[in-house]
Amino acid sequence: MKLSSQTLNKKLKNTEIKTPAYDHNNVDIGIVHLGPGAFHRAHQAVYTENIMNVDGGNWGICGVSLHSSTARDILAKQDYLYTLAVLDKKINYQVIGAIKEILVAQQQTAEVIARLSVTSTKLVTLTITEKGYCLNACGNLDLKHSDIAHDLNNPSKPISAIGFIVEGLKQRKLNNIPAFNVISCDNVSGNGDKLQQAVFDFANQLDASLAQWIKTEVAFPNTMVDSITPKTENYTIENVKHSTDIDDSWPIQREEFCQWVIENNWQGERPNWEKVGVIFTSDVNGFEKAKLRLLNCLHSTLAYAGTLMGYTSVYEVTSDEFFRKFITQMANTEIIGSFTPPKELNVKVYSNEIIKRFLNPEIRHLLSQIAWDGSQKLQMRILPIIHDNIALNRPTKLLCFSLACWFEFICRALKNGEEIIDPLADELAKMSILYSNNTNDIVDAFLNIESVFGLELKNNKRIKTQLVNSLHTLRIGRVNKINQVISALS
Ligand code: CS2
Repeated sequence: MKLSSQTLNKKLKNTEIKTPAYDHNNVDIGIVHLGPGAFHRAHQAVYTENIMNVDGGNWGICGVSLHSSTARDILAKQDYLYTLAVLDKKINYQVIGAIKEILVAQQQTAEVIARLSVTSTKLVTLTITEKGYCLNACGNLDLKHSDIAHDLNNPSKPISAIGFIVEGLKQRKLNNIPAFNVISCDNVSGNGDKLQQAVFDFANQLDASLAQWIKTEVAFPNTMVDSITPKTENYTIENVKHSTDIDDSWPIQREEFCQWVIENNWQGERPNWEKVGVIFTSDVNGFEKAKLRLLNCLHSTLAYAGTLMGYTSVYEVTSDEFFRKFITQMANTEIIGSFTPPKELNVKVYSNEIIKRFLNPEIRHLLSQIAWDGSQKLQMRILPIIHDNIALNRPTKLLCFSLACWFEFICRALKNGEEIIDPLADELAKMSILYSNNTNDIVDAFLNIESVFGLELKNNKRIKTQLVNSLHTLRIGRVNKINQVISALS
């Protein structure tokens, strides 16, 4: 059955498949989402689908792709419907209808701004990845970032998420339309606070009164989001077709575990997400640190160390006892204790559950996907732990080994002429020292990248020594003996 609004009402052979219980063809758009990628479609869009199945309401989503037209081009052909495949101990499928349209920012700028400016849009949510915030190493808006510089010179024709948010709010202020609220759903520490400050700083460059209006009228709650959602592969499409008889060009796969924690420090219209499992709390910080520092830090460690060892998926590398021991030891000795978890979270149990989630045989999560944008991700998931452990005089050896694996991952990719997917790819490729065998100079070169490491680490003797020793050990260990390296370090 080719997935579309027309065929949606046909009786599906597999009656287990959940389809929209609300009137999918007559839902208005209440949410604009910047960055409708795999994670959004498997996470926020599903929560919104589920609450509309319970409550109805005009919470249709307008997705805005900031760079690529792929999502729009594929999903428009099936009325933006798609299948969620939950692949875990239990496997189930659900047709999601929450996304009503997808606009491509660079081709449909005016339509995006119109959608942001209309009264019915109550919320703007984002999954634009860490690099989309255009922040510097201190977590502030980089006014010299090429996209930000462009938007400051062309505010009515923005290209950045921040530029679109400010232009949309400007239009609403001009037309006396109440502001929308903004919910960041990215793996950025203090994501709401950082986005609020970045939006304020951007607006303040253009119009101080607009910046002040935004400060008083717009909520930017902090959030934590979590569900392992590998990108869609051909096997995903075949799996859905075979299991559901639905011919879906772009289904989404994810694990059963799904969590969304939103700061409850704001008013304003929103779906009653708490009725479908979303946690509203004042202590997002504890949840966010637990997730970023355990799940995401361990993910990045496996991505780089596992790739050097020749593994390709999270399941494969976590199934290797040495790696499982390494990340368990890293969690227990260097990560747990570096932050204050929420009072309701048993952080040891949480950490063990994360490793069990990595061992889901139904999910093929590519290490290469997690390895993308390391220069941005490490700033949220490894460096803050190192900084806190230095301040608390706690161990950093295994964290430095993890960081050294990223160094070696980059050096190896450069030497092999492999593509590096990272905003700093060009800058890294120009660093000739990274092609050398001088581990001291390589570590210095990386730590001198101020936009990533700031100013502190390069002057820390202990950290430098641990990084040099780790890189040296990795190189002596060669790829096929990393297990012994890890065993020696543990
Ligand atoms: C992963 C995350 O690609 C990555 O960087 O670590 O996307 C991870 O799968 C999610 O944060 C899980 O909630």
